Amino acid sequence: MLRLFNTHKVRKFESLEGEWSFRPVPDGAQAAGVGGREFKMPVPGCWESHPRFASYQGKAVYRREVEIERDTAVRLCFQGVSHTADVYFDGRHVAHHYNAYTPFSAVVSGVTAGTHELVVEVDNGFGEASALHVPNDYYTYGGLIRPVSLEYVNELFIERIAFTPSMAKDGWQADIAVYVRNIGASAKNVQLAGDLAGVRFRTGDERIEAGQTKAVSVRLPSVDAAAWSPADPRLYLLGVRLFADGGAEPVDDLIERVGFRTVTTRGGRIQLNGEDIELKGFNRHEDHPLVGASFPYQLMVHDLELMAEAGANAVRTSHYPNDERFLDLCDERGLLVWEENHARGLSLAQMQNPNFERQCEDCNREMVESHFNHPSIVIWAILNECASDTPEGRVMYKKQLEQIRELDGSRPLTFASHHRDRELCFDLADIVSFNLYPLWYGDEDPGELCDLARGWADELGGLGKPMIMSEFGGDGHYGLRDPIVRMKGSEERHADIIESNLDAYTKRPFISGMFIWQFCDCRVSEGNGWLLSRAGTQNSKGIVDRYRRPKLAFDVVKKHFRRDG
Ligand code: ADA
Repeated sequence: MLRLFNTHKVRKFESLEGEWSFRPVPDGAQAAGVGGREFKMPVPGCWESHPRFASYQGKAVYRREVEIERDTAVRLCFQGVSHTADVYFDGRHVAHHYNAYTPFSAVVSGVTAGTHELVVEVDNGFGEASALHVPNDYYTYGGLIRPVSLEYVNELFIERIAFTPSMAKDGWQADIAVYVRNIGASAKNVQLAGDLAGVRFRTGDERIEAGQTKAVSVRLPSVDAAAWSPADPRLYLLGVRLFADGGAEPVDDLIERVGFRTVTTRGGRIQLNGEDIELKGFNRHEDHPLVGASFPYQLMVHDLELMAEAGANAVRTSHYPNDERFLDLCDERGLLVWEENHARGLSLAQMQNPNFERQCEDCNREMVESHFNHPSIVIWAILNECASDTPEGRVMYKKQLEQIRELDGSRPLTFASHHRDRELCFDLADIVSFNLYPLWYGDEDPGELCDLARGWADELGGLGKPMIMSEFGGDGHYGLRDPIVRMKGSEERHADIIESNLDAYTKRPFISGMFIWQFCDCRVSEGNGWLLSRAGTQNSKGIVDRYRRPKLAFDVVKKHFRRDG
């Protein structure tokens, strides 16, 4: 399943889900022409799900044949390849992409009807070339971890749509930008026809030069639509058809699903549709012992049901953009999403990797452009716990926040900081967010620490801005019970830590959000250093374990999150 709704009625497309051939490429061997045994590997999937490759790290080649029905151009769409992909169509290199968690596509023109070969070289190794995927407190799985699809496109096609709602006097206003691409050899005149919530619209001729992608803008000043909100997550289909040179039949189409809502920050609070909201939820890694980072729809639903049972109204996609089907589900269920780019705990030296800025810039652009239309996303964030306490780091934070603001001015921005009174970037964000671990990494009182944090924010550029406790928690090893001593690491101590933190934060009116670290335990990289020698090679701060069995802390969360209904 590619999405939770149909994205085309005109454009033909198919999922390339299924068994692909798979060949690991041992170190030193060249991918092309390497011999050795071939395996079958499910796509989407992580190769770690295959018993032979449970801890394989390095390069591998995926291959399959595709049947093309007619002479056409094709667009190959990859929702996520972990972490570096080189794509070959009939032996021709058509795409290179870095980052497991953002989508990319490749257009191949002049494809003839018949059988063709699709090869993807994948690498999940660490090294200088990879600035964001580094040994870390989560696992970089390998493979085609998210859906792959093939689309038949004409010389002219719709690349994407960006929908921005705003409140008008008599209803909603919709600003729609339709990005039309011309891969042909000559300029063309195009027209668009669309519908949204019962409003039909048409555009006059727009000229698209050969090789150009152009945004065609449409404003609908008054749309009679119900607002999207957690209580009533109303969604509408936005369908756009593309016509070329006045032709009567559409040459392409794209259907998006949107919601009408606004997000603002005023008076130290966050507002949805003008009303103050409080985010209560979890940090969640896409991680499961059986599927790694490659979630089937059913397991996404299972996680969302558990979060709803706990009373959460929000989720933070720590620490990378999530699978689009998960976001579709959040849209449908009214779960508020903090989505962030991919970077966790990078030091200044790591941020100075020559690839860092470009890889972040790509990730930011791909995240915002591909997830722009999800009403559930209410916050964009960058660079979790990186070097925002240094002047050099500040320059990079500023640049990235400006980049995102330029791409989307409609959502507030933040970053999660653990730098306390040394933070240098609060003035750059719309919301100040703290990762603090009272009672776990230190023995401070959560309430007192949180009051101190508000003071640091106020002094360091965050005065008047909403504040979120973006991470707090402690280890709780599933099944490790200790009702008398309640030693660190036991489920009882874990529950106590969560209790004290939630008790402190839910009582403080200046807090606009709290995200427990974390929803589920997750696998981490193996390696040297305290962080990477975590017991069981996992981060055990989940409220449920890796198999989603609730720990004692689950009921504590439920009590606090469900208190006000
Ligand atoms: C950090 C970090 C998380 C996780 C957590 C922990 O704040 O953002 O990814 O590593 O600490 O468990 O210590």
